[in-house]
Amino acid sequence: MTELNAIVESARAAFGQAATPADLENAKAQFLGKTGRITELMKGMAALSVVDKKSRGAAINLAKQAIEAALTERRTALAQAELDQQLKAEALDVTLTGRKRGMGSLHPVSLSMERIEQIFGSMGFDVADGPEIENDWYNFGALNFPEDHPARAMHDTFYVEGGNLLRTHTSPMQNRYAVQHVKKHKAEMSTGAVMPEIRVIAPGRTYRVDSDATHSPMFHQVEGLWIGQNVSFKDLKVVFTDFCHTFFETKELELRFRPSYFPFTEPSAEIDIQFQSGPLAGRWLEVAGSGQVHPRVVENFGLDPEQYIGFAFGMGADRLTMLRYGVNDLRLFFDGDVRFLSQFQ
Ligand code: 2NM
Repeated sequence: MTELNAIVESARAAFGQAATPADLENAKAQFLGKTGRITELMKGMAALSVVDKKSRGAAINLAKQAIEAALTERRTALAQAELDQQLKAEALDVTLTGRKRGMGSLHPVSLSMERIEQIFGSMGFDVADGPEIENDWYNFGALNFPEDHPARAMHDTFYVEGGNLLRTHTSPMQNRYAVQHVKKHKAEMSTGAVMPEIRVIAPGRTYRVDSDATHSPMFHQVEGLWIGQNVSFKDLKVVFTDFCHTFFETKELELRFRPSYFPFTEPSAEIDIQFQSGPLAGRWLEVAGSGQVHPRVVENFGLDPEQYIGFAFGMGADRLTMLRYGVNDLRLFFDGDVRFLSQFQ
């Protein structure tokens, strides 16, 4: 092998060993650079005769061209390898199924509230919504909770600035609604007309200082109110029985009205239900408080209690939801665990 062939071969070997474009440029410098092997050979021609220069120059040129060809070939190969590597790294499997974004669903308690609104709506009840921060008059005073009366201790109240409080029940909304209703019909009533009946439910968030497996400091209530000239306890029984049958989707359900006490009603009753079949069958379950609205509360609506009478009730929407779906721990409703919440769509 001639000296030139040997140089070309060693260039091919060096280029072949270059693993990156930078390695390759370094290897190129060893042969074609300023102090590279080929360059040195060309410098060495200075001492040759004209004839020798011609043949030697042609031979060196051939070697140089062979090295340049090898370089170009290796450059192309490295670029292709780099591209292949990149394509492999960024490969997309277009046959993979897409990542779905969950649609979300209503909270079980919201589903109950909507259901309750729908059922009472079908019985002619309006739905009233209002402030969760109340003052003492609306939350207690107007509802016949006397100052310093032990009845106030029935509710452990969260107080906020300015003597206001977080409503302990939605009854203040019943009062607000009734007062508005009376104002609206004041003129016609002064000419002797009978006021259209008040029929309203107040669903919403309520707050008490209480927290365990069956009590949450924030809970949901739905209160109902029906006031007219001849609205009796019998109507309460009919309305509430009908409601329970529809809400729980069964008529195999007994109701029991058990004497109780509330400041805003007289007489008052707890409402218990008992399923005749199903997993909860045979046990009396307390679902609501109720009663004939106290004359002083009717008076605070702006009505004459001698002329207008009616009933009210209040129930825990969280508890009703637990009974309906068979949930045994109230805290599940407030943990925000999607595995639990997604079961109620
Ligand atoms: C209950 C139990 C009994 C009630 C009373 C009123 C109003 F506005 F007439 F005063 N609203 N809701 C009431 C009556 C609430 O909850 C256990």
